[in-house]
Amino acid sequence: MTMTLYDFSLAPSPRRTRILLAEKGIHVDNIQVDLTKGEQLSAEFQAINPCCTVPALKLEDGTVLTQNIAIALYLEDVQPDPPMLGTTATERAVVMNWNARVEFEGLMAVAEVLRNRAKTMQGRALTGPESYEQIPALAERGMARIKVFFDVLNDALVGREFLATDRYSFADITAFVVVDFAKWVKAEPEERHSDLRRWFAAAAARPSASA
Ligand SMILES: N[C@@H](CCC(=O)N[C@@H](CS)C(=O)NCC(=O)O)C(=O)O
Repeated sequence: MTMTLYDFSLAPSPRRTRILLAEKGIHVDNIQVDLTKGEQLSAEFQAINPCCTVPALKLEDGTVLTQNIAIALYLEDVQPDPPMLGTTATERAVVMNWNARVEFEGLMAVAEVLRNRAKTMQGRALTGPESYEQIPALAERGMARIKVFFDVLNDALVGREFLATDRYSFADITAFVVVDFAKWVKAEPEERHSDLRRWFAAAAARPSASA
């Protein structure tokens, strides 16, 4: 029996999981949950993931993981090669540190813009079974945060091939997906973000980027 990934090809969060699986060469069964049709809110999917989000990874023993970071920890444990979460105590901590920063400073900022601005997200300003109305000021603040986030990433990548360690890690995956996701709200690194752009182009050229 293989693991099953509840996925939606167009969404950024399950893309992080797919890229990680591709980097590790792990095959899983794939079930698409069409977010544009609200399938994540169906009783059938809520029985699998009460958070109503993708990714959700069903393990061979039936355990369901609903958070990217938990999925990454599990996959690293069952298949350590290639290491995607660092190989020493310091590396592991630095990967986690960057991953958390990218989620908070980047992913949250882009999501704030999209979910508080898009007409299709009315009443869906936050994920989950509850309905939350949009707050337009959060979209405005989110745009400002994205610009700062690009500066942070660019500074961190000066003279470096990868974000956290000397190899491609889960922190790079999260950052790559978030920078690409920012295009949804028409935010892209500028000319002056040359290190960020170099790093992004290299990540985009990896076979896993199209997973
Ligand atoms: N903590 C989750 C967040 C997952 C998440 O927010 N997924 C979005 C897609 S990118 C989702 O399922 N959205 C459902 C919705 O918009 O109702 C993770 O990254 O693992």
